[in-house]
Amino acid sequence: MFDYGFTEEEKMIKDLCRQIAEEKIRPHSQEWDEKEELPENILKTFAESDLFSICIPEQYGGMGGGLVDLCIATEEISRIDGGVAASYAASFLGMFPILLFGTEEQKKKYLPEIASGKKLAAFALTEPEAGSDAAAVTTRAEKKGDKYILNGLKHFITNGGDAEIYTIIALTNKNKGPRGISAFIVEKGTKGFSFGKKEEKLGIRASSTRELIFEDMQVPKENLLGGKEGSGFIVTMRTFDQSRPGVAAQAVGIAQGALELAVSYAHNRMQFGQKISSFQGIQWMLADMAAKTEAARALVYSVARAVDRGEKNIGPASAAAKLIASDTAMQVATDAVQIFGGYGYMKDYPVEKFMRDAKITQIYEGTNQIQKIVIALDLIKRYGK
Ligand code: COS
Repeated sequence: MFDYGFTEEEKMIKDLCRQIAEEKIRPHSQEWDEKEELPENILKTFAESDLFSICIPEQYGGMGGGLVDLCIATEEISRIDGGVAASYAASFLGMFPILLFGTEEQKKKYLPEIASGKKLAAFALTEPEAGSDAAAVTTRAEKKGDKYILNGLKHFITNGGDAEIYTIIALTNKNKGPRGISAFIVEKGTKGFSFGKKEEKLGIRASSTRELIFEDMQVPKENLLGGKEGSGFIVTMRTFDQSRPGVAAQAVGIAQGALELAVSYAHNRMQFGQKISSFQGIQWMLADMAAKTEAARALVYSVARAVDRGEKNIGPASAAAKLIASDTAMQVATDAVQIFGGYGYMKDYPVEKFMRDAKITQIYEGTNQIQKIVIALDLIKRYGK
């Protein structure tokens, strides 16, 4: 791996996350995947190591770092377990709307709790009929006096049930299209807020995915994000602009983990009287896997740096990072299973999990087909004369 000009602080985060992942996650990864559980211990370890404070400004209890730090941490955790990384990164997905659009009071109230790791966050947009079509949400929020009353259902929510703080997207005016959507900060335990089915998933199984149910849920008007109705769609799009490089970093970590397993296996597996790593066919596969992973990594960190520099119109680049990195992860993990041969297909070996975990990175926070739409619409805007 190249240096990427990481600062001393960034290198420290990388080393710390690698150590935590190797010592505290690797020994349990298979068990957590099988049982579909994420023990609180590991979240506590992240909290004690200040990993939830990455990306959050110092005045709100954070370390004041940027997206590069978050990508480094997410990549390192994913190199061992993409499911644990999903829960970790999803807390930032719930946090970004508050950081980007919250009022000063909202930031002061919620960001320190998230930064300390005392409270996990989650982002709730998706509904049974609103996935790629983000503007099609039907969860309603009606203003009554000094409260909003929310009714509806969200599904496929990462950290659903485990998180204490939720950013929820709901309709405040159904006649205004994307401009009739608003965002709310809602705490677990709010009257009328309950959890439905926990999903059983193909991959990232350590991480919880649940339905959220709102039945006359009463949300104080102070919890309307940014204090303004109608900004929910832009909140969602700008949040994804920030969070998609994190999914891309998760994908790079999964690709790296699968690649390392494949090299090690190829170097030990004897067939036809020699190590299979001595066959050029295997060497070419490994070289392709390594080159693609490095290319994806280079894109992820250059986009994350651009976000940290405050560059505008970052959406298409974020989409490109997620598109390239997730397709790379899927291909590299599939090739890693191929190199393991029959053993790769068996659960006794860790590599099949990487293939299962890779798949979601092509789907969540916008399918890769949606990323292509984001990229294409930008191209047309700029060059479609
Ligand atoms: N930043 C700021 N504004 C943005 C934006 C961005 N990244 N993307 C869109 N907007 C604005 C547009 O400029 C437009 O504003 P005007 O009405 O002033 O022109 C408004 O938002 C509506 O945009 P658009 O017409 O493009 O909306 P669409 O409904 O056609 O949405 C896509 C387009 C497909 C890009 C959007 O629906 C999307 O990203 N979907 C994927 C959602 C997703 O990721 N779901 C998975 C959830 S898993 S957590």
